[in-house]
Amino acid sequence: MAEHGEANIDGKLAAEFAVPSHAEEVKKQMSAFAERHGAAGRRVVLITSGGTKVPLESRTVRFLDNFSSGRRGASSAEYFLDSGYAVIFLHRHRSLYPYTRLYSGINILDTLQVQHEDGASSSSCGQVVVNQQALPNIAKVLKRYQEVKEEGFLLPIEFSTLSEYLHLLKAAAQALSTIGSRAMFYLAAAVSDFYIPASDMPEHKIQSSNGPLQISMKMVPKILSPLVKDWAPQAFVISFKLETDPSILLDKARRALDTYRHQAVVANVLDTRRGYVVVVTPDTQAELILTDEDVNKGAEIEDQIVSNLTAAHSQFITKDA
Ligand code: PAZ
Repeated sequence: MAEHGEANIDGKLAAEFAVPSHAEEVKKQMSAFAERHGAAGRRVVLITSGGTKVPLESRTVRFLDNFSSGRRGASSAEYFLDSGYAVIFLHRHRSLYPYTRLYSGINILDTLQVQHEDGASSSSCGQVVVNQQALPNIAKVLKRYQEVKEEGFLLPIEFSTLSEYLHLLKAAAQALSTIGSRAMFYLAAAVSDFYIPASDMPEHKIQSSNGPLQISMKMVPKILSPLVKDWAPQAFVISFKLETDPSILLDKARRALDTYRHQAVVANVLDTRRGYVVVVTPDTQAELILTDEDVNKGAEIEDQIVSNLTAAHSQFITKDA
């Protein structure tokens, strides 16, 4: 698929994908973050997370979306933070977020109770207290979240549309290029391969009275190519490859490595992605498996993925020195 996008991707980005109004501001924030942590000798990982929204109309009523919840990206962010990395978390608006993801299925109102002090009139509002049993490990999780926030180790950046994702990833790559091989890109977002250019898009809501809908979509430029070659050529870059047919997965992962010449592909299958992935590099292939025993202990496969990749990143930095 790379052949479609490699010629002048920068030009295509500028011409066909609207630059978000806050792109420059966000780039400044990311540059300052990279500089601060780089100066402290810290490694910085840029994690992309969640799916992308591809509009069908300029005044968007309908859009194409995908399955990604953002869980892989959000949980990985926590393991990277625990490994001493500073994290730029480029995530889809309302997708799962580090630490709060642990409580995403819980209705907050079911975790709170109102306590009235003795003697208080029944009309007083009382004090709101948390039922800790409804929020497992909340004290520990909250403490860690606050530490990370106070120390400024996590920079969250949101995107919604494909255009925002592409431009903000480019800005991130340029911002992180200043710290060379200490930067890691962990591209776990599920990004659309197809889009409708603004010039081909109807302005108003597509009318069902016009009959069945036929749409023609273009290939999204393969942004991994300029990221590796031009924007952050010294960085340690990991892409993800998802398939539904396991028989083609490893071949596709190897082809991606051959095409883009980056450091690793994390290959996974939709149905088994929570318990099995293969980390493929040009010379190695490591199967990571979550056993039933691991699951019972509350372990997550992202812990293994992050351990594998942080070790490989250390070797990469050593070779670079
Ligand atoms: O976001 P999630 O936890 O539901 O799923 C993670 C994932 C499958 C999106 C990720 O592991 C992945 O493979 N991302 C790349 C998908 C692709 O474009 O091939």
